[in-house]
Amino acid sequence: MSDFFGDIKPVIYEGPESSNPLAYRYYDPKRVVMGKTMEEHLRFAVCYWHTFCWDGVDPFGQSTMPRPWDKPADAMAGARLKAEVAFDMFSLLGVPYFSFHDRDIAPEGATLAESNRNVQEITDLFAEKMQETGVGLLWGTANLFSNKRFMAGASTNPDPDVFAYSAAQVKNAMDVTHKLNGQNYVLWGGREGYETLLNTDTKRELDHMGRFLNLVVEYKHKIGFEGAILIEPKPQEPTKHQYDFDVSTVYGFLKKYGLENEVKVNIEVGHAVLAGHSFEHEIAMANTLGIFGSIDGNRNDYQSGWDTDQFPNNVPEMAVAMYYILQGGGFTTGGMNFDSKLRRQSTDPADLLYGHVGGMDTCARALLAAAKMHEEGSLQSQVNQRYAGWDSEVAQAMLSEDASLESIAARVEREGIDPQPQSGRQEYYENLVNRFV
Ligand code: XUL
Ligand code: CO
Repeated sequence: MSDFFGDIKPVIYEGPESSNPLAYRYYDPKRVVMGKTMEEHLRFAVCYWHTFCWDGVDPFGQSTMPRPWDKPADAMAGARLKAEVAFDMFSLLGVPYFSFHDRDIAPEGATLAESNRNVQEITDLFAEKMQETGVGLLWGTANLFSNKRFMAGASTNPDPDVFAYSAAQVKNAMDVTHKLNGQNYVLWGGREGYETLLNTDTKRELDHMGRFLNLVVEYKHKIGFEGAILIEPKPQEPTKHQYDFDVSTVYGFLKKYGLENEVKVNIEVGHAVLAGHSFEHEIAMANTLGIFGSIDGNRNDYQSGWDTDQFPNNVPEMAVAMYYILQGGGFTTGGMNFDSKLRRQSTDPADLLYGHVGGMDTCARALLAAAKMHEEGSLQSQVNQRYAGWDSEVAQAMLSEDASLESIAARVEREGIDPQPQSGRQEYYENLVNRFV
């Protein structure tokens, strides 16, 4: 155990009446909700990057939270200390999973081979710590956006050597994710997009990205990795136009490159907001298209226009999202990853715990509300009633291959069909939801 968190004790469930800021008031891991424990439903993960690599710099100011493992004389010693603190924190919180990019966990070497060796060395340490603590890996990924070599993209880079380098880096990240029994492997297209059309061949770039993802899927099968491959949509930032704009755009891309049965999505709350959607819209689309995978649960500031990666703290919003996650059957390989970072002025080690404790309680309370909405059932039954006309044989016949525009038109004329408006009762539905949250 490191001394980073001082004498802070493990966070435990104390119930809604507790005023202890480092206790769970709703997250009771073993409590059974709709046939599963809260721990099994929520599958919480702490992300490595914002939690252990974010030091508070912004475009106007320097680091506000330098950490003891930053910039040591021996970079690998720093990486080992960081791992020590990370696993202390996972244990203090009692989270079942974590997630990382290759570059979060170990310093980049002079060559890719050296960088890969550094990553392997730290993941060997992770394997021991995972064994000791029982913490699992929700997902691994490769950072293909920070180094300047990726400034014009990774698989979509005009330079084929960058495509090759990216493939080699992803191979190593997949190998270590597989070794650590990762539940998923994620690809966020960090700079897979463009700044100006004037210097960009979008046809080539999409074809290269499609081929790259096929290489990833082929490799997954070759090594027997059983986790899911996930794409994380985001509409902009860092590039102005990103190819993985939102869930529906990603689905179109997967279809075009024959991957719709191989790849799912990791939906991030803040990215949905940046795309002009609600979080629940993205979940509902992923359920509808059969590609729901996992969640990055960080909310976005609604006014800022960029990605603020804040811890979730809005129960009514999260409850509606949770309702649709449950409606789709809940997580399988996925989970609730906190891709969330502290605000720049939150400089105490304990702030890392407050952020996660609050986020976990928000999700737990939202789960309880969403489960009640499902169990009570009137929201679903009102929706069913709204579409009840489609249960009739004549309505279904219109969808069969025997139907044609002429046959439908003839029936409308024969029967004098003249539809009358029926209320969608939006306010009624909104009030219904508010009974539970
Ligand atoms: C960036 C983002 C990433 C991915 C992993 O906005 O969300 O951290 O989650 O690369
Ligand atoms: Co994310």
